[in-house]
Amino acid sequence: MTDERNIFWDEGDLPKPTRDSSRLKRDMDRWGYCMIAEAVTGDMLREMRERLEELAETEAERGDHVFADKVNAADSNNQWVLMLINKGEVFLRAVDHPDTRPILEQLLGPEYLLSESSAHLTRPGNPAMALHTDQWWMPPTVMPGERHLPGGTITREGAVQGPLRKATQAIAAPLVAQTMLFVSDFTEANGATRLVPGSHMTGSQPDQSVPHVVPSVAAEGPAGTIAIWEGRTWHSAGPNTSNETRYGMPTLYAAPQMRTLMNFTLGTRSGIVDEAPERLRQLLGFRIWSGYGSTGEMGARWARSGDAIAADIESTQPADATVTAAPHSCGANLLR
Ligand SMILES: O=C(O)CCC(=O)C(=O)O
Repeated sequence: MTDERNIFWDEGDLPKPTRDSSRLKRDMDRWGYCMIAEAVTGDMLREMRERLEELAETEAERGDHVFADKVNAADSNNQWVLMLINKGEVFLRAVDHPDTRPILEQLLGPEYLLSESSAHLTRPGNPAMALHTDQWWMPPTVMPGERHLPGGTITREGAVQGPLRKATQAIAAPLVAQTMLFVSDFTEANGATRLVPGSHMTGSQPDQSVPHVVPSVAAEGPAGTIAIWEGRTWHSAGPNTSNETRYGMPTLYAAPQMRTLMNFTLGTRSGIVDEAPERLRQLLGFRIWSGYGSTGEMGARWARSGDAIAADIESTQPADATVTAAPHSCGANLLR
């Protein structure tokens, strides 16, 4: 295989913030990302910004703000605020934004899951993140008879890298997609997300050098824009050379057969789960998909906790009954 790049773009053809739904879908197909204009405005945007500033200050005081992940440079002063759904009602509204649904459905189908709900504050002086994809864990495709890479041995740093070149054999489908809500304006100078147009067609992971050796473009737009990229698109946070903080709210979604980055079924505060409408409960992973996510109740559409199942079984037992068989095998095990 040659290492030569064969993916190029004309600046004027690239996605720009728009509300034209067919253009958004075409941009996603062609470039691996698109940008929705004016997705969040007015009070909601203001509320998000204020709440994020508050959270950032509190969490920084507690000293738990630096997320030492492999994609951040060692000298990063990025601040990541995690599990936003637990940290303000305004964020709950944002994770199921009606403007993003058609694109997410195009990529992942109708029953996708919430995989991460965070904010990234990119501070002045912050260096670029390493380029990566959000499905770096995808085992490379193999020809019949060729030895495969066991899925569980794949690491972020060890992922097979390749050139910015359109693949000539089958590549994997996108299994995740990310939305980035611009809570402040995103500019090249303040560290707007860098995207590599067309890289979703390479079938490989990018060179992870910082500064980047791969060409990319800054996803620029006013506050309230939502950029969406699919799981195979090469991207990173850009370097912040300005004197202002960039506020972004990345939200990751996954096809329903995937393991999610954050464990929402365990980590979401119980009051939020109890109040959640069906769509949110589905996003959080409580809906059973083709048997996956089940807690052992035959035919159930929704997962329930082992404690809730056991309590139901106990309440249906005659007072002197010995538990030898129960309607739900999972509950029976819990009672032993
Ligand atoms: O903060 C950004 O601009 C990029 C975030 C990112 O690369 C990611 O969350 O995967």
